[in-house]
Amino acid sequence: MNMKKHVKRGLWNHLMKSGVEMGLASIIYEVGVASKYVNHAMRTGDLGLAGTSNLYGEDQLALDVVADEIIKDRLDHTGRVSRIISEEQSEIIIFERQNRSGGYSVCYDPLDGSSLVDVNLSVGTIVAIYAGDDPLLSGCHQVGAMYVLYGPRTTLVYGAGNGVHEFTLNNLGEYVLTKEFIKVKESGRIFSPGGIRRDYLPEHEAVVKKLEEDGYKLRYSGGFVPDINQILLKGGGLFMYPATTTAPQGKLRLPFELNPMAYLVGLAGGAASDGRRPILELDCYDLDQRSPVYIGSREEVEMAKHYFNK
Ligand code: AHM
Ligand code: MG
Repeated sequence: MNMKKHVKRGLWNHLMKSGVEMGLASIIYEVGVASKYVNHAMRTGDLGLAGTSNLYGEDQLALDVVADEIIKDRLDHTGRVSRIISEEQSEIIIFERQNRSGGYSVCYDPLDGSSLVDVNLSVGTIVAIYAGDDPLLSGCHQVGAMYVLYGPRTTLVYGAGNGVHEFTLNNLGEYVLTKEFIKVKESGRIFSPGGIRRDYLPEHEAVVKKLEEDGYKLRYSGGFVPDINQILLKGGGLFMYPATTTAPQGKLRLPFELNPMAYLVGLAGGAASDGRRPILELDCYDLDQRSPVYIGSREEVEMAKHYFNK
């Protein structure tokens, strides 16, 4: 028997063989470690809301608050992170003990779609990484991004300049490589439309009509991470969360959600736009900044832009 066939490539091994800088690699790896604790908390915790008590009458934290604490501690532990912003925090957090040389800043959404946990749908952790002390930069300055998807399987997808790669958590608690150099095709066959149709703007209504007429299949789970993962792993399609009459900037947040996903999808050969400009070129000046988004295969993103630029 050829034993080599049984040696699966782990996350750290992959990061090193891909030549990812040591500090950046440690951040990606430590988020991977944190995700195992988040996964555990999610799969074993009592169901409950922040401010309520658990079975034993103790105060219970919401899962997204727990996930935030876990990831914050692991990022601090790397010794390579100087600033973080999290969807769960209202301001930039500074790690004082940081040796500043060669440091990174990290923006993350610890548990995106956390309300879906109560109905047992998939959720995820999303992370953007920048070199230096400023976490509020345009997405084009990212040096790496990743997400962890907590679904029937737990998978980790990262990109750090050279391709987008998927790892799956095994029963031994290791992330092993399952797909390397993921590619988004020029066009796909699925679409994921966020927002309420009653509130669509005419340009967006035209985009959705065109997709329906062209026979695209509707695939929307209500979780950004599983919806983007589906487009990446199926190799194409379009996810949209538009500007609406009630939310002119859309719903999804630029620093924690859109920038990292735009970076990964772009690295895999796809594109991301707000309908007019590339997501990665938008100025980022606020933690709570939102933007409409059209993200996925290039042809579909171009088609959406066509309706907005008419
Ligand atoms: P959250 O950050 O408050 O969890 O919201 C983000 C989620 C995304 O995962 C998803 O794409 C979107 O909100 C779904 O919104 P809607 O329920 O309006 O379809
Ligand atoms: Mg979120």
